[in-house]
Amino acid sequence: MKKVKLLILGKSNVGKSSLINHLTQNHISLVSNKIHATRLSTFYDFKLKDFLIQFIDTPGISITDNNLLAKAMKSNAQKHFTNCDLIILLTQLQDSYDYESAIMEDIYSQISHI
Ligand SMILES: Nc1nc2c(ncn2[C@@H]2O[C@H](COP(=O)(O)OP(=O)(O)OP(=O)(O)O)[C@@H](O)[C@H]2O)c(=O)[nH]1
Ligand SMILES: [Mg+2]
Repeated sequence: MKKVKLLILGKSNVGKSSLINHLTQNHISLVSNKIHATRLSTFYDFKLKDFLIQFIDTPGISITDNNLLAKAMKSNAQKHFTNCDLIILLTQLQDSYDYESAIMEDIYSQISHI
């Protein structure tokens, strides 16, 4: 069975955990209207035909906060950037995509070091 590691990134509260619950048709990941419901990257295995999809739910990375918790959550998500098969960067329609651009630059810079 082929395993596919699917990393879900995006701002806190954008709906990462909700998306995983929807795609797996299961209430496996904690959803909350409060920010930072997910504080550690969490793995959820889902079988789809001949594939084992491993969803990696991540904490919403902050690109501005620099406190210990923010740094810990950031590094906890970043460690998967170069160890996955596919990345979904979840966002909502908005005027500016500064956050998403910063995350993509971060991903590119880590990939370029491999
Ligand atoms: N209106 C609307 N609300 C949504 C949608 N998806 C999720 N929500 C709500 O948005 C809130 C945050 O959802 P989560 O799935 O916990 O978001 P998250 O990205 O995992 O958040 P963190 O774990 O804090 O990073 C919850 O109250 C959800 O019910 C959507 O498509 N539309
Ligand atoms: Mg979450």
